Order: sequence, then structure tokens, then C-alpha cells
Amino acid sequence: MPIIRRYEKNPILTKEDVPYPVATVHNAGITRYNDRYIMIFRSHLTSGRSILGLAESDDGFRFTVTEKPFMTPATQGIFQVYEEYGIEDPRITCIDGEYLITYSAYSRYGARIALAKTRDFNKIERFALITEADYRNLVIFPEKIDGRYARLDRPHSGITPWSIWISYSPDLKYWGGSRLIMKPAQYHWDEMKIGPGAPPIKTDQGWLNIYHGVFQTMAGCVYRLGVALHDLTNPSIIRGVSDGWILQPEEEYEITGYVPNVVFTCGAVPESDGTLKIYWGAADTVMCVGTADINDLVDLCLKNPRAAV
Ligand code: M1P
Repeated sequence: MPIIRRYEKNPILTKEDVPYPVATVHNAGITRYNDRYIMIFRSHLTSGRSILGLAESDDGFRFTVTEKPFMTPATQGIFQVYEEYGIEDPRITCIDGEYLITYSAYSRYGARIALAKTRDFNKIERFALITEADYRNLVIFPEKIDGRYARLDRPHSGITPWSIWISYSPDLKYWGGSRLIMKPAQYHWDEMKIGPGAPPIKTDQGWLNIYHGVFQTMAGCVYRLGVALHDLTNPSIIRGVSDGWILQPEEEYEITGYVPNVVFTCGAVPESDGTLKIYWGAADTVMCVGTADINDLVDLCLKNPRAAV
């Protein structure tokens, strides 16, 4: 039995489900809100630039997209400068009833991460640009740790391989205490680069970090998903990284599309029965979901780990 069981009706969302013109539907953040599932997904426009849409569901499998986009690039102020080329890859974290949405802001100056806040998915406040360029894949932990907010991210500098870092903040705006905590493993399925995927999931054994890892082949990159377990009280300590991937492109809709051979997650929802719904963009073109047992993911990290750095 595969560790992640694909939903038999994948893909769950495509551009045909969107009531305004888009070229793709992928890399969605996901959360629970008022007993419903809210998905904020990325879409390319035919210009090649990206916007964010919103879809809702009662069961986490069948989603309906709202009439209008959820967020489009800012048209004024500092956000306009840095969102000029589009907004991408949203992740959602709920802390004390406030939903924190981090996303990549693209411009001629590179990719930065912006943070927006909402309490109702209607009124949205762009709060701050919380990294300089070039950063991607920023996830915020769903509770303060030792009195501070914590985040994982992936700088994309000239220093390779691109790795996962942790940082802390007293107020979500100013971040520091940064350190590298997890590197790709050489000659491994994730050897080129890694990036945090879903905001960390709390378990009895630690924080589950479902991340993506990239392997470069002669025919292009292959994006797969892996899993690591961080210490609950000090998440800069990694208790284990599963040696093998937990999901790789295998289905037609994962192998072919806008960018072939990509499975890329921005969100997962833990359920009361001990399972986790994991959502992924397939081939940067459509959205998919699968289910895994949280205990199985924890075991993978602890029983057959590879080195974290
Ligand atoms: O095309 C695959 C992915 O490439 C980028 O991810 P990363 O910088 O982590 O390699 C992003 O553009 C992502 O949206 C995309 O799915």
C-alpha cells in the first residue's frame, strides 16, 4: 500500500472549474474555516503571470471556486513594486482565529515572501514583506514556540544546494535567529534543492514537515515530496528525515502539463481519525489530494532516517 493514497477522482480542481480565464490551477494552500475547507490556489494567466483563487468544500474533495479571484497583484504602494510579475504558491496558517497567508511576490527584483492576514477570507490585509529576495517556500508554524512565531523557508541564493532554514519573530514582521537546519542529500532523490511544503503539522512525536525535493535529470527536474520530523519544543532540531520520498509523479496528470514531472505541496489538513489530507499541484497544472496516516509518516522519519545536514 502506498504511503499516500491518491484520491480516485484526482485531479480535484482544473482550469475548467474556474469561472474566469486561467491557464492552470495548482500549488494551493488549504485550511479549515467554519467546518469547511478553504483552498487558495495559484493560477497562471495567459500572460504567464500568476494570481490566487479561492475554492470551498464540505468534504475536502469536491471544491467550488468563487466567481472572482481571491488576490491579484497589488496596484499600489510597496506591494505593487514587488508583486509586479505575479503572486504565487500560497500557504495558510491559522493562529488564534487569524489566517496568515504567505505567498511569493515576484518582480524584476526577484522573489520575496509577503504575508497577508484575514479572519474571514473576505477582508484581506497585506501585512508585510517578510523576506528580501530571493526566497521561496515560506511556512509559518501554527502556534508560537517559546513565545515566538517560527517559520521555515528556502533562500534561493548563489550558495547551493538550496536548503531549509528556520527563523523566529516576536510580531510576524521582524524575523531573526535564522539558521540552516536541513540540506539536500548528495546523490539522493532531493539532491538539487529542497523547500518546505505544507505548514508543519503537530503530532505527539514532533512537527511533521512535508517538503519537496528536486532531482535534476538530463530531461529536466523531477519534483517529489518527502517528510521530516522536527522536535516539538525546539523545531530547529530534526528528529529524523525519511530516506525515501513519500510521493513522486506517476499519474498522467503529474507527468505531463505546464511543467512535467512535478508534485508540489503547499498544504495538508490533519483529520480527527489520525489521517492527513495532503494536497499537491500536479505538473503545475491541476490540483490533487491524497490521504496518509500520520503515524506512518512519523514512523518513516524515525525508523529509516537519512542525515538532515
Ligand atoms: O515548477 C516547479 C516549481 O518550481 C518552483 O519551485 P522551487 O523554487 O521550490 O523549485 C516554483 O515556481 C513552484 O511554484 C513550481 O511548482
